[in-house]
Amino acid sequence: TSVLQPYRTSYHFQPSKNWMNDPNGPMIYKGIYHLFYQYNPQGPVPGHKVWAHSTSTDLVNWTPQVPAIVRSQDYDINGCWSGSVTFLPGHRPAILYTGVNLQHQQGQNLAVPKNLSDPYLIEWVKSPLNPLMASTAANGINASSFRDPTTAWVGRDGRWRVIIGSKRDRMGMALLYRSKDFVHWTQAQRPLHSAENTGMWECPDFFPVSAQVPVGLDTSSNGPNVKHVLKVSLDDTKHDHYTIGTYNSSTDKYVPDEGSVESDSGLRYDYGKFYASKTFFDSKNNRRILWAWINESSSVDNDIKKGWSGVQAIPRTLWLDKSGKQLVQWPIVEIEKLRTNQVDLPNKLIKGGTVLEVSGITAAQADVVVSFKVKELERADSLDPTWSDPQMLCSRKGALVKGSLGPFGLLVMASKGLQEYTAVFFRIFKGQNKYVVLMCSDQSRSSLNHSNDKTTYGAFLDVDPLQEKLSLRTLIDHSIVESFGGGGKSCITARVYPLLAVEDGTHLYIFNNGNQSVGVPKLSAWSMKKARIN
Ligand code: DQQ
Repeated sequence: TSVLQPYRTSYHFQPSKNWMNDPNGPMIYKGIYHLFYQYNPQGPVPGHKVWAHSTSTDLVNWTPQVPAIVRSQDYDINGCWSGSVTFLPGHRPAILYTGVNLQHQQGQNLAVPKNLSDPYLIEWVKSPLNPLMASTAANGINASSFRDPTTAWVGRDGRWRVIIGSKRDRMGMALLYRSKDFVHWTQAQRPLHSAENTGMWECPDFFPVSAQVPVGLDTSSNGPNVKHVLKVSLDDTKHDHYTIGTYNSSTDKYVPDEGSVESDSGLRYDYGKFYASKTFFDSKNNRRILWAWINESSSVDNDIKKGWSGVQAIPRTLWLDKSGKQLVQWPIVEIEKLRTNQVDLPNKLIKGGTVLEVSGITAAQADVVVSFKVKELERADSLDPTWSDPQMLCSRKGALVKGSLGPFGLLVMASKGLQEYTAVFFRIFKGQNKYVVLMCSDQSRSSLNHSNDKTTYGAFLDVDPLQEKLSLRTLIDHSIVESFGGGGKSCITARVYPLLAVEDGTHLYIFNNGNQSVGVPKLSAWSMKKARIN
């Protein structure tokens, strides 16, 4: 970052300039992490995409490589769109990606490394048989809704399976293809899964999670203690939704658990900005890691002025929660090596109406961990049963609206006189037969510049305040505020563009705007060092 570029990030992944969107084909190969991404080499606007490429040994510092896949053939001349990596027998990585052809039709293509002994996998060769999957009059696939192949997996019969995002009218679907050799693919009669009235499913992701231990599984794993996750990126709402369910590998059917739906009331990885995400299995550390694109909340004019658009979220380790009902996500542990100058607040009780500065850190580039303890829970306000939309509730009850238990939390990216701040906070309500915790990220006062999108985000958090402390971790990086509630049970990511709260003009506060006092048994904050990124 600099005076001219106050919104560039210091430890979130970005290219040095231009437009970036979806993460593509993340993997680890010979000890090197690879990230490819949708990139327009021509400027900070969407344009014609190539697969840009960076490599890393720690997922924190990244070295740019030449683009891995660029537009060169009739079948991808209008864009090399999103896709995934699969390891073929002999640990050979293979990319499946969507090509947009001369006629603007979408199809799926294969590319393989030219030299498998190069851990950086600089050169990729497109298959002479491309496109391997195409829309035809016979298969009735909509040529403009046929994209984003997943990492493939092997079924019981030894054949490969892959799903492709699609739709028919308003029905979103994951088309299933099978192959013996990864080159010749046959469409299955039925999609792996579909859902009415969800629109186009972009960037599907389908992977197993362990129902016993919080470790990652290879994409082809299946068995008695394995559940499956299907994530889809809904083009209509630009949100990533997932369901947890059961995958029957003999019938190739995926059945979401009851109560698990792909609609706007369903589960989301993140209740702020977070799109076109993709996971991979990190075989070196036995974990599954989630990448996602975070777009800008400012205008196209601004993108053009600053010369870039889009960042990637900090990679998150993800696993199935003990309840079996949701996933838990946590920033990869490696990011903690950027922490420096730790500041701790002694155990405190903060009264209603308090705003307390946490000083001694670079507040525009920080990692903050805090937990709250509430004693007199019975004083909680009642939750009106019609308040079922957490985002709506957070925007109605922003950081300035007093309640009984809350709002309490952090004011981040704040200016000294609080003309600007982003409030990340909790409220506790009395529900039907349990306490309900609401987590909010309120951007309404994040900038004196009113041309930005300052939508407030919100989520319910499945934590019982009778049994547990309420914890919050927030990663702050100049124009991005990435928050993890309850140890990663609900996550909210926001983009902010303050005018005063930039660089050294940025402050961090803890606040309680509720009527009841809250205990703060723990608050640690760190300045974050700058990562070497591209
Ligand atoms: N972005 C890609 C598509 C995908 C969309 C094009 C999702 O493949 O469906 O850049 O953001």
